[in-house]
Amino acid sequence: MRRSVFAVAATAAVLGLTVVSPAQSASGGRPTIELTASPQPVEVVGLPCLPSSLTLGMTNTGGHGVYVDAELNASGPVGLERGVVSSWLPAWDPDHTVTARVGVTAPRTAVPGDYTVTVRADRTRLTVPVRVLPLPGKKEGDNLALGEQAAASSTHGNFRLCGAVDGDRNPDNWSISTGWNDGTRSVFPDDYSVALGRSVSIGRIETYTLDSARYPAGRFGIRDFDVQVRTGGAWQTVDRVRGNIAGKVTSTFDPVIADAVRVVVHDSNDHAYSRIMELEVYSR
Ligand SMILES: [Ca+2]
Repeated sequence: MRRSVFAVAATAAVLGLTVVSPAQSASGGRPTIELTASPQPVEVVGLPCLPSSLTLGMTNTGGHGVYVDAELNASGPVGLERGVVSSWLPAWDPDHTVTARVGVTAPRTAVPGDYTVTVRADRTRLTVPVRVLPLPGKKEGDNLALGEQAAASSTHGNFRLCGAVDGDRNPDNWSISTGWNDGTRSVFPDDYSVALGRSVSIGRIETYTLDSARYPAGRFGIRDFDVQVRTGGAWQTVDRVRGNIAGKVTSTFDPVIADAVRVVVHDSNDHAYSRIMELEVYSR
């Protein structure tokens, strides 16, 4: 039974169609809501700062405008950034789809497997398959900070806290917020840290600040900063960087056992914001 729902939803996604409940066709003159979701399945990894997402589409195919509360529920260990997506849907002609992005997460302890998110709006229902993938192994040579829990002194409203541990260090993506930007303009210091989830040997930290053709590091990157590791509950500075104008700064040091890494920014080249594209941590 569940499999058939998956199959219908997956087929609809491929065809770009919508899944409409049978009850809706009997709704008479009431506004008709169609729901879509992509991707299908939603794939998610059980790391705290590597969120996945689904994009929910809501279309009013009826003749009257309607205010819709789409309720979302997840099965098993799957978590949702929000449980309701609300929108006014005018009776556009031709039909127009309103979309909303909803973050999907899973805890580190989640059992890999297939789960679902169900969406209900008015009398329309949609079942979205979610696949929880196994945790990455993080072997020797892997980035130990990838997807781990970030924290910051502040985060600008247009950016995401997890942006600097999301595995994307392409500065061309800065405008879609795959980086961390602090929220206190012209006030320093700012700091950004990553808890690694366990104690590990660390010998190299790579700090990528904003550095693109449009936003060169010499004008927009972080300039003066300390790179720190947490050992035995205390922060220890392993590198002091001053006057930086490069997009990537590699800090190497005698390996230490630590459970977190932090960058404390004392100034940036525009003296306004601290910007980190990606913070990567390696055993050596
Ligand atoms: Ca990033």
